[in-house]
Amino acid sequence: MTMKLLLRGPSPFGRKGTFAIRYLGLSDRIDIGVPDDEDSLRLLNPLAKVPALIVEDGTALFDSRVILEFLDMLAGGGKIIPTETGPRFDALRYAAMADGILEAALLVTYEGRYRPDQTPYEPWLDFQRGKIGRGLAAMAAKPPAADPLTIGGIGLACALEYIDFREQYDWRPEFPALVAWLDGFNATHPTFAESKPSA
Ligand SMILES: N[C@@H](CCC(=O)N[C@@H](CS)C(=O)NCC(=O)O)C(=O)O
Repeated sequence: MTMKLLLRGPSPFGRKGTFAIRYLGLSDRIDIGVPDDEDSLRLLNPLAKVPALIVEDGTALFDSRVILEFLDMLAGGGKIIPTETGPRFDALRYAAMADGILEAALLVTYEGRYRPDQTPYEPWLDFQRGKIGRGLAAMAAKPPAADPLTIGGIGLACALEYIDFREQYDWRPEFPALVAWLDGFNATHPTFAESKPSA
């Protein structure tokens, strides 16, 4: 059975997977697709979230950090998750921060999407934007390396371009260091553009 990564077009957590598959040279071993419907996704992942990676025995792996760990192992190990303790936990810490920024960005989007008939609750949006702003400030002060690339850098690139796409936070004027970082990332990894979010 060919492995399959399931996600929906704009999913930033899914993009971590699609880019990692390309970056690690695993495209011939893993198909990329969308879940058939919500019911089938719930059967694969009770949390009904994407991405989910269906591996050879039919098991669905989630969430994106577990999937990236699996992809790294499939590629031989130590490629995007360093094996040495210091660099490993540095990368994992950056990955956790990037995921936290993304989670806050998604909650800002969901506030409008899942309560469409109500006025968005500004203190909640500010609470989430505070996490985005502080996370990005920490990233700007000391960004993860774009080369050699780790899951930390992948997470940050996916987070920044997702925030550009959904416009939850106007990060570019505030963090010019991250604008330069993202430009450098795209120049170093031209295949990243192929996994750009689409509506
Ligand atoms: N921690 C999860 C987050 C995944 C996630 O929030 N995915 C979003 C799409 S990007 C989703 O499926 N949302 C639907 C939901 O929350 O039910 C991961 O890293 O994969």
